[in-house]
Amino acid sequence: MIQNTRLILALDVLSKDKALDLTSTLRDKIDYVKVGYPLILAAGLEVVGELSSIAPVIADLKIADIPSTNTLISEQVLEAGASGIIAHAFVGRDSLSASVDAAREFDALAFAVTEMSHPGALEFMAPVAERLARLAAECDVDGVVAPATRPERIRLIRSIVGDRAIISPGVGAQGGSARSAIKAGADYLIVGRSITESPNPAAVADAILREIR
Ligand code: BMP
Repeated sequence: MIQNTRLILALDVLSKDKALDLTSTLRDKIDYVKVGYPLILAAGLEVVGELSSIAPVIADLKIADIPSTNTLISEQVLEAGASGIIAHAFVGRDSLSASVDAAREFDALAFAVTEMSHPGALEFMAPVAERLARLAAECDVDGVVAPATRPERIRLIRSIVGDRAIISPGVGAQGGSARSAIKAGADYLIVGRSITESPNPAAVADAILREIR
C-alpha cells in the first residue's frame, strides 16, 4: 500500500462534483479515497474511474454474498478502476477468498471487515472479531478494517493479523481519536464527515495529520 499520509478519505457525499473537488483539494493529504454505496448509487459506477485519475480508490461495498456473486461484484468495481476492495469476512472463507482472488487478478488490494466501529457492532461482530481477523489473515487479505472507536480492539486485532494493514474508521464524527487509533496500531485512518462536512476540509485534514505525526 502507499503510505505517505496514513489518511484515507471516506467520500460519503452524493454529488460527483463535490467528490471530485474534495479529492483534488485533498490529494496531497490523503493516500486513498474510499467510496461506497452512497456515492456510487448517486453518481454511477463511472465515478470510481474518474476519482482514480486523481487518487487511488478503495471501493467499500462491504461485499457479503456467495462466492460467485462476490466475484461478480468485485470484478465490476475493479474493472471500473478501484485499486482496492473491501469485503465482509463473516460470510466465510469461500466468499472472502472469491473477493481476494478477484483483487489479485487486477493487482489490487483486498480488505476484510473484522469488527465495525458503531455501537451495534458489539451485538454480533465483536464476539467473533478475533475469528474474523484470523480468517482474514488465512485468506491472505492485504489488510483489515478495525474500529478507531475502540483502540483496544485495534491492538487485539493487530496481534492476530501481524504485518497486514489495519485501516481504521470512526475518527471524529463517531468519537474516535486519531492519535489513539494510531497508537493502538492502526496503519491508516479512514475519515469522512469531519472532513467532508467541514467548511474547511483541508484545515481539518491538516489537523489530523499533525495529530498523528
Ligand atoms: P465518518 O468519518 O464520516 O464516520 O466515516 C467513516 C467511514 O467509514 C464511512 O464511510 C463508513 O461507512 C465507514 N466505516 C465505518 O465507519 N465503520 C466501520 O466499521 C467500517 C466502515 O467501512
